[in-house]
Amino acid sequence: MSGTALLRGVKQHQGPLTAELVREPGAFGLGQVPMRLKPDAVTTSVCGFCSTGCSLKIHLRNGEAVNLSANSDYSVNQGMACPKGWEALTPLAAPDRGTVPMLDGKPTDWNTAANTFARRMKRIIDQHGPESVAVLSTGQIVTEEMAFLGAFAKFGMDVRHIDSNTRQCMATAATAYKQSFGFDAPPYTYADFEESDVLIFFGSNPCIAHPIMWQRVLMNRRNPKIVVVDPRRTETAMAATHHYAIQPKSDLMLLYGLAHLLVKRGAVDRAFIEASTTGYEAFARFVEAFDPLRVSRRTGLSVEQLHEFADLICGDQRVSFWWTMGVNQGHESTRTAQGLINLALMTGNIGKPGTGANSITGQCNAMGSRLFGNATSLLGGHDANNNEHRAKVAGVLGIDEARISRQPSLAYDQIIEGVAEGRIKGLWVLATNTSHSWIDSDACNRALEKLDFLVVQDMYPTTDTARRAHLYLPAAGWGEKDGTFVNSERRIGLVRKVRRAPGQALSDFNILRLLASAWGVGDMFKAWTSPAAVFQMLKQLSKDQPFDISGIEGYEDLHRCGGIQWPLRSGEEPQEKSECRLFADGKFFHANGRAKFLFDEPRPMPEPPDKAFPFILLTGRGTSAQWHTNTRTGKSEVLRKLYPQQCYVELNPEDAKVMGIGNQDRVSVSSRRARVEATVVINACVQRGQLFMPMHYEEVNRLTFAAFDPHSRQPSYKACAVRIAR
Ligand SMILES: Nc1nc2c(c(=O)[nH]1)N[C@H]1C(S)=C(S)[C@@H](COP(=O)(O)OP(=O)(O)OC[C@H]3O[C@@H](n4cnc5c(=O)[nH]c(N)nc54)[C@H](O)[C@@H]3O)O[C@H]1N2
Ligand SMILES: Nc1nc2c(c(=O)[nH]1)N[C@H]1C(S)=C(S)[C@@H](COP(=O)(O)OP(=O)(O)OC[C@H]3O[C@@H](n4cnc5c(=O)[nH]c(N)nc54)[C@H](O)[C@@H]3O)O[C@H]1N2
Ligand code: SF4
Ligand SMILES: [Mo]
Repeated sequence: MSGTALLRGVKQHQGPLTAELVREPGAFGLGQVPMRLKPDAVTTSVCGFCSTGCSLKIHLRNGEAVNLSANSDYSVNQGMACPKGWEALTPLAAPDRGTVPMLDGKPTDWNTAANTFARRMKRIIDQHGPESVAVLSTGQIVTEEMAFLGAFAKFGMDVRHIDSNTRQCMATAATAYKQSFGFDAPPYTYADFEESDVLIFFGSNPCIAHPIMWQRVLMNRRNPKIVVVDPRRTETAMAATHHYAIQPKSDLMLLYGLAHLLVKRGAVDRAFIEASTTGYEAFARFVEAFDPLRVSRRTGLSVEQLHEFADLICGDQRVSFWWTMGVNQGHESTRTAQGLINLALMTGNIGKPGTGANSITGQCNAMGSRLFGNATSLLGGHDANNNEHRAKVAGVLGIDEARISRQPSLAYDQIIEGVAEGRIKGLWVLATNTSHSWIDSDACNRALEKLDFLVVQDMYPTTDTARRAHLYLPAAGWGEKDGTFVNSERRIGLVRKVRRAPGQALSDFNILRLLASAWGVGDMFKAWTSPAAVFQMLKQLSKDQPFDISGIEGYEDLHRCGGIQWPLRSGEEPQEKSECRLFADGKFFHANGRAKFLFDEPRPMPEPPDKAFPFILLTGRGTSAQWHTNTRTGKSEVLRKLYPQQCYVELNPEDAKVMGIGNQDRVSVSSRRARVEATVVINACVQRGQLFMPMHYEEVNRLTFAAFDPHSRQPSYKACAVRIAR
């Protein structure tokens, strides 16, 4: 499969050169840019695909973006961008962009659309109560829109259940941090990639999924050891110094086995444990049972490999632990993430350069949705059952506190279950493609068919989910609106409107204004006039929270400083290109200031392979040119050349030989849920008895088995039982 495909420097311009553009005054003719910029024709904006948060220079003519290049003056990407970033403008001009609202498949006007939305959703709520309507949102819109959506849905519409695709992605990391540290707080800064002596990646393939973070790893001058724990020999595993090809979903066992060896060797930081943690003694007793022989049997690693791995963590060097979806998407994922956190805590590898228990996020604004989605927590990481928090949120928003329900929202899987059982009759899906990306998608789509009213708000009416909608609302995309994203290292970056949305498409922000007015709660949101105005509210909501950003004046600061990491408290000076790491003082966010060791007995895989379905199906990202359900990346001719157009399945050469399957053969892959067709790619990077299929093809989730972590309710996308046949 394609490698990192990294490009540095300035792309060949198809449009006029920047120098010509700079002479053109009044380039910001859109009148929407919320701050005064120099009257030249280049602006910057943070990329709208992955959570790395690269800055792109946008080249404008008459106020419209004509081209872009990677920003060399931004700490995150330092002049680099991956293929998706370079092609970020292309999907905006796709011929299938939504240009008008559609009601039952026919074009309509915005007035009718907004009134229909209000009338039909209200009718459902009147007849069946506030629990009969739900919202599925996203980690891919600007924070200001997320906050607006969460506030309008819960306080304006009185909807009880709102969740987002962040559940598919970051729920585990968020839950693990909250339980261990007392707040959902990834501690690192990207400089840690460069300052680490040993980088350990669990279930993470940054060469494909975070190519520019990987470039930061390559900039490490300390001759680091790079360890990859992944059942597959991925692009990242090939580039690493050590690859441990464990059996799928045996990570928790491995992590306890490593802790066992560290305890045995006395390779623990006693002073740190005593000053900054609780629960260590119980944990040390618990891991006594995870001796190398037992761990070797479950993980498939040899006892020698286990000792070698433990050696890498011991000693004075700086060790950093990184994880992504190979950990977050599992049936015991929260405890697995905490297994990594425990290793960092017991060795004192936290709060110092080149260390940390570091969850790498996925979507451009997953971090924003974790803080401001108004889903799992009350707007701004607050607690709906804490009276002080309720009063604060009500005060900042100027709403009646009684509007804040104390009832926790259902999680994504429970919402789909509610739809399947007919309890939820109205669903509003915004900037996510549920029909393709949800686990066991055939069952999900059967459920969606039962809805009385499905509203889909997306850039394209052609997505798998939008095609099922009763009401489709055409949304502006990245590049067509202003606001902020929060990247993986907690850096708040600015996103700019550099293109006009096509036809009558509106920004999610303006759609929300319309809908609020049609609902009759326009007054409640009269202060929500622009993303910049909302940013001021977000600052107030953040005050005295761990992510306090009240020291940021406004968008101007974000522009000038090259993004700003949280926290930046009132009175603190924002600094250009600064880097900030949490927990340098050994103080965590629990009331006693300590981090917790948390652990549980490992459990078997929910759907293990058997005689009828002898293979384990792994899923994940295929190439750096494909983004999720491919609604955006599929629109670029350049990107389309970088990946196979048809669904494919990777198969080990030995298995292929035994089964008489040849490279490029068409095969069927079946699970207990469905049977799909795919092209075989014979590849020794997958182990015997395992298959890999990239999630970008809609076939893949028809196969997956709906199992969830009990703490985070994140789906276990990466392990189900299948068979393959010619
Ligand atoms: N090009 C591209 N980049 C992306 C995205 C995209 O769609 N395309 N999506 C973005 C998003 S939202 C996310 S969340 C990230 C995801 O980024 P990653 O998590 O890095 O990507 P994945 O390929 O989903 O999963 C990583 C690895 O987990 C491994 N794995 C599977 N099961 C196990 C297991 O039991 N244990 C271990 N240790 N490993 C396992 C898989 O083999 C895979 O190589 O990428 C982001 N970046
Ligand atoms: N089998 C398997 N399944 C997986 C995964 C896996 O590893 N394996 N990974 C999971 C993960 S980590 C994730 S994050 C999910 C991602 O799953 P999805 O969120 O469903 O994937 P996307 O294709 O990113 O969908 C985003 C949608 O929003 C639209 N959109 C983009 N920008 C805007 C905007 O500004 N406004 C509006 N209104 N719409 C917009 C796009 O056109 C697209 O339809 O998939 C999950 N599914
Ligand atoms: S690495 Fe992520 S943020 Fe950077 S250009 Fe690529 S998709 Fe955009
Ligand atoms: Mo994700």
